[in-house]
Formats: sequence, C-alpha cells, structure tokens
Amino acid sequence: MSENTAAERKTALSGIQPSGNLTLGNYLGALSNFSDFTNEYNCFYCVVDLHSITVRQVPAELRRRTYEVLALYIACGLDPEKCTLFVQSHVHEHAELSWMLSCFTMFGELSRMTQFKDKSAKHADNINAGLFTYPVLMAADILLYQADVIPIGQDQKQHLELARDIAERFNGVFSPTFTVPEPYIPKVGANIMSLAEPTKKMSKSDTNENAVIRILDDRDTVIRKFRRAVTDSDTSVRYADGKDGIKNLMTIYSCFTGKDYAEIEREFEGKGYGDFKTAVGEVTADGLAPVQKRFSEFMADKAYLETVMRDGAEKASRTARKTVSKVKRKLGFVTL
Ligand code: AQP
Repeated sequence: MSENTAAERKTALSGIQPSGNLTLGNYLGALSNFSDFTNEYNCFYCVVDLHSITVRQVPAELRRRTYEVLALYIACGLDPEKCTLFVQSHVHEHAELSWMLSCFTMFGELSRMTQFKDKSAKHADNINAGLFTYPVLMAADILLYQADVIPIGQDQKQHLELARDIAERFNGVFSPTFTVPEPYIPKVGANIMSLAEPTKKMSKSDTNENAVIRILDDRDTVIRKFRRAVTDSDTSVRYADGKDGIKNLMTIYSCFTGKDYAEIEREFEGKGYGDFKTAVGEVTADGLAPVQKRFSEFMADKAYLETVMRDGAEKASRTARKTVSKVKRKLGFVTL
C-alpha cells in the first residue's frame, strides 16, 4: 500500500479479544494484515477485553492475555508511534456509545447473529445479555472512531454488516453522524478451519488442543499438530470439494509461501499427505518464529507495554469523546 499524508488518511480499526491464546486463524485472518494499513490509514487497534467477558474468564489469565495481545500487536509489526494501540476498557466511551446504539438495534437483528447462536449452544449455562448484545458493542467500537475500513476474518462479516445498518439507521434519523464502515476480508486466510474438524472454524477457545495452532506454539508442537490434522481417505493434494482438511492446509501453506493452489498441487504431485503435512508445519513454524522472538522481548518489558497502553488510551479517548458528544447532542441530551 502507498503512503498517504495525514490529511488524506482514512481510518482503519480492528480488535482482538484476550479470550484465549491466539490462534493461527487470528493471525492469518486478522493480525498479520494489520500492519499493511499503517502507511495509508490512521489506524486504531484495540485489545477488546470488554467483549471477552461475555464468556467467563479467569481474572488473572484475562489480565495476562491483555498484555500478551498488545505484545503480539507490536511483535506483528504495529508501531505504537504510527498507530493507536489501546485496551478497550481504558476508553469508557465504548460502553457509553454501546448503550445508546442498543436503542437503535432491533431484537430480531441480534437474534439472527450466527455467533450468538453458536456461543449460546457452547455456553448453554451462561447465555447472558452481553453475549446477545456483543455486536452492538462491536458497532460502538467501530463507529466511535468513524472508521472507514475494518480488517477482519470472514466470521465477523455479519457483525460488520449490522454495524453498517446501525450507522445508516442513526444517520437516517438524525442526519449524517457516523461513517459507514467497509470490511476488509483477506482473499486467502479469512477462514482458517479447525485441524480436528475442518468444517468448523479454528477458535482460540477450542478445548481440543490438537484442533488449534497457537501463535506461540513451539516448532515441534506446530509440526506435531499438523501431522495429526484430519484429512480424507484420498492421497492426492488437490483443492477440491469434499477435501476440507486438505483445502485448509493448502490455504495455510499458501498464506506462508505466497504460492497459489495450482502451484501447490504441482509441488506435491506424487507425494503423500505425510510429506505435505510436514511441509505445512515447517513453513508455519518458520513464519511464526520471528513473531515469537519479538513477542518474548516485549513481554519482558511490562513498563513499556503499560506506556503504550496509556498513550494509546489517551489518543483513542480524544477521538471517542468527540463522537460521543456529537451523538449526545443529536439525541437531545443536555450537555453542560
Ligand atoms: N479461524 C479464523 N480464521 C480467520 N480469521 C479468524 N478470526 C478469528 N478466528 C479466525 C479473526 O480474528 C479476529 C479476532 O477475533 P476475536 O478475538 O474477536 O474473536 P473471534 O472471532 O470469536 O475469534 P475466536 O478465536 O473464535 O475467539 P473465541 O474462541 O474467544 O470466540 C477477528 O477479525 C476474526 O475474524
């Protein structure tokens, strides 16, 4: 992407929940694309801790992971001098705008969200209101910063569409207030699947460790998990229907090598799945190694991470405050 001057810049925003150890899905679908936006866009990247409490978290782990996600942002090339890195709960306007937007969101719209249906089935003992209104908070995250583009994986597309509908509805009632955001979904890597059940997305909260590659898994673990990945009874490496496991592995291989599917098929012609799985493991481990090294360096310097959090919260608050006061004025609240 080319470099734009500050005045020409549009805004990009995205976030990741500190709800588990991040996966290859989070990396390829979101994180690894974030730094591409920093030259051309005014970027806000947040650790969305408010979202993560829709599912029960162990407080000490949530705290540790919040530092970890921030360290991963920086390890993946996000320079805190060039973009705003912050923690969602440090900017209270997210919760404030979320309430106001919830009054512009329909019950029926939220009921149709597939993530709500999936997570309610997974956490049947804790179907809380936050799980239901999660997409409104996500709309607030985006609309607070008047974001133009939202880099996300395929699974978040439905939530982004709802954020657009909420923005258009509010703008229609009160005159233009919010920028209507566009998703940026990568062509390859937007939908990384579980290694154990390749029709299901890879999720950080999956309890089957063999289903998930963690960004911080060591080389041997990465290769071992790929070698165990579920495939099919065929033996040829082909991107074809009915071969969900192999298609997923080809996607991952493509993301790390830049090769397209036809090239990958040629490369592994006449070779078995075993060789292919090992090769996918090796390119993944090689691709993650530099991120892991930088991550350890940043995690060893908590004071630095806290400075980044503090500066980021201040910068983010400046924009968030402006939007919230505009919304309050439009709604008719008395402002002093
Ligand atoms: N499997 C995936 N493939 C591609 N992209 C993915 N993302 C998540 N899983 C995949 C993208 O990662 C970003 C951050 O996701 P999130 O933390 O907001 O939560 P999520 O989408 O609910 O991700 P998880 O890993 O499935 O978390 P849990 O298990 O806690 O629900 C988003 O841009 C998402 O699209």
